[in-house]
Amino acid sequence: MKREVDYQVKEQVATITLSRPERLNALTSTLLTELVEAVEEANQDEAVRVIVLTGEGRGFCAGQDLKTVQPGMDHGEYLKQYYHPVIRAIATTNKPTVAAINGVAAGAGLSLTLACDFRIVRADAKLSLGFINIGLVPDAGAPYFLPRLIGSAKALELALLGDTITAEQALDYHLVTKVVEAESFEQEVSAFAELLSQRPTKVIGYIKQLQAASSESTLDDMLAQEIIYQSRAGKTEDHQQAVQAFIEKKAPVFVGR
Ligand code: T3D
Repeated sequence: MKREVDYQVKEQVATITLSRPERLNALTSTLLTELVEAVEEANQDEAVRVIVLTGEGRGFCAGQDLKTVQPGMDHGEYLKQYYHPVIRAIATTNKPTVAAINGVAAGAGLSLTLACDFRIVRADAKLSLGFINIGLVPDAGAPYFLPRLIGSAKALELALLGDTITAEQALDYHLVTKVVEAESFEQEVSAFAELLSQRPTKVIGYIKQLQAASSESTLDDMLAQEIIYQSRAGKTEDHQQAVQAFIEKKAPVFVGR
């Protein structure tokens, strides 16, 4: 049977591709199960230093496949079983994650991108939370991530109006990292992933853990946390060689340890 997620590793970058292009990569239970496996594989592979999530064909992801929704199903249970493991896997990996939004991202398709660290979007892509348009609340982590990313007023506006926004609007709202023209999209995503793959990967994980702790912590909690993580960072090979490289007036070469 055809897989619904493609997984490739090249030059320390794992590219995970949602692969149902005939339905704009709409999400099924099979796809979501394969997606968790792919993220976990990338997370566990020491050779992988960056994870890129993208879509095959003209769309990134049109959200839940509405043609597979069973009448009378419990949406909450479905979320718990299929979506939440994916969102947790993406949001808690210590490796940097990049959503390469190659086309439309709607509903839970947009939610997937919010769980990533970076969002690079094609200039002609359209984004929509869209849940309200089918009488659902935003899900798959969107209620957690969106207000934190763009502030509560704008997040509520997008959730309540369900409007489709352009890539440029998304940039104005600080919803995406950068907008890239269609012709150079793949090259720019690769260049960005390569840049990240040459950063101190272990320390990136520490920074992500510190930042994740911040929203639920007091100043004293965070001062205590930074002691722990800076102590760990200071012991990494990457820190030690970078200081040496500075003294020798050389460029540091980070190996991710
Ligand atoms: O438990 C739970 O179920 C909760 C989880 C819910 C999470 C959610 O994601 S809710 C939100 C679900 N998504 C949507 O409501 C978006 C629906 N799609 C659209 O509004 C439009 O398709 C787009 C704006 C995304 C793109 O429009 P356009 O004009 O570029 O493409 P299109 O022609 O509408 O779609 C192309 C094909 O993909 C088409 O198939 P066909 O008719 O040619 O055979 C279309 O039906 C299919 N498709 C698009 N989105 C979905 C879909 N098929 C199933 N499910 C979809 N979500």
